[in-house]
Amino acid sequence: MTKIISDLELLLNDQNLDPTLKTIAAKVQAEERISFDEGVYLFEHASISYLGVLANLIRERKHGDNTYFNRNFHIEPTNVCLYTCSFCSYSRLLKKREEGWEYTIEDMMNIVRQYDDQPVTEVHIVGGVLPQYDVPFYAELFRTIKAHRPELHIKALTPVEYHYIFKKAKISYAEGMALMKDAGLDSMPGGGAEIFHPEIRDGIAGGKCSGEQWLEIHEEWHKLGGRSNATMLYGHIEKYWHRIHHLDELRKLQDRTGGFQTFIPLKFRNKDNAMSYLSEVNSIEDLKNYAISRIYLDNFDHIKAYWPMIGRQMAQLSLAFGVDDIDGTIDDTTKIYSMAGAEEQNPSLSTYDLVRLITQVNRKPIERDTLYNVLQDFSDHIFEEDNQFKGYLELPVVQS
Ligand code: V47
Ligand code: SF4
Repeated sequence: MTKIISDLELLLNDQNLDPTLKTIAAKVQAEERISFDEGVYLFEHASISYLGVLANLIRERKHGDNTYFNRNFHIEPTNVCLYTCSFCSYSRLLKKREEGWEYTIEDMMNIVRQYDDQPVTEVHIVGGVLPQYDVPFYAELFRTIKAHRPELHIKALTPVEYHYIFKKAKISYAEGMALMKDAGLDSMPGGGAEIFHPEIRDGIAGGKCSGEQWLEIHEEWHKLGGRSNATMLYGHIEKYWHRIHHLDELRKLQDRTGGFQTFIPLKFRNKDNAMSYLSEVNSIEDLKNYAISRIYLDNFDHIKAYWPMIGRQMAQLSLAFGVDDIDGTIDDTTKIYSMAGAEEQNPSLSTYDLVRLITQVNRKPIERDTLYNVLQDFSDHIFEEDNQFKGYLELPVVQS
């Protein structure tokens, strides 16, 4: 901690530092909020080292070295989708539907049952949008999962699905979210946010819920006492100010409800989608984006790096740029990113791998549940060379 404060003091005393960057550093030191224009300025003018100092200071103020992960698995009901988001490697499948999968409730329960003897705490359910997946279907799915394993946290669906199924059922967002809660929904993941501004959203994700509708559905969920996450798909055709507009909309909603838990920047990957002609942004840009998100979203507790998307080493680096959470063990149950060219083609990390990833960069591995209750502090566990935990035997390791 002492070192970080002195790094900040070095910045503040630097005679050559751009005056606007000095003002922003002073605001961060005083725990004041930065403005929209200052956010854009950071993207345009701040160096990676400057951003690292500020973002890490905030991260350590909030969490010290704690780095959170959970044990989860994914279910993707279908990889066919009637929308045609141009960044998505799923949407192209509608024309050759038979090549994809469309799970029934029983298919999905078979996946749930595979984890019966595993210490997972969360199932993350999200996939494409198709007419057979409607309000009665999802309500029955949630009820069936809860009847089978009541303590398993259901983090499911995004405003993209909710907007579609509630419209089809002719019910309001408030009514729909209350129905989902009643059926067993525990929290909402952050997907479907992309870039809120219509100038970009209409071009890459036309037809599905608007940015305003995405925010409205989260707001209704928060009003019911629910918690949720938020994402941003960056590094394609958007400008820096579109990213800040996106963060600003989230910050405003969070001021009203306090219902968001974590923000997850998602780097656009360009394999096998209608935007494959675009290059992907480089790793420096990724780190800057994490850091600026950490600085701008002063009312969000957590910033998450989604390791299957950026790879394990970048996830480790991100922990020095504002990130305090690296998602979960996941297994290899999610395909949306590997299909889009993500670093991890079969993403799967055992608990041991995750803990080691975090300790290798001198952070403290903390297993959390979905709502960030601390389940276990792994920092005192010592490893032997043969990749086994030493000093604790009772907790099973989720194997890949
Ligand atoms: O909304 C789709 C993104 C999202 C691509 O809440 C792509 O804990 C990059 O939201 N390149 C869904 N991204 C996943 C998601 C998520 C992931 C992990 C954790 C949580 C959480 C939420 O995936 C979509 C879209 O923005 N996506 N295609 C692509 N080519
Ligand atoms: Fe469908 Fe979601 Fe892919 Fe868009 S991003 S095509 S809504 S699965």
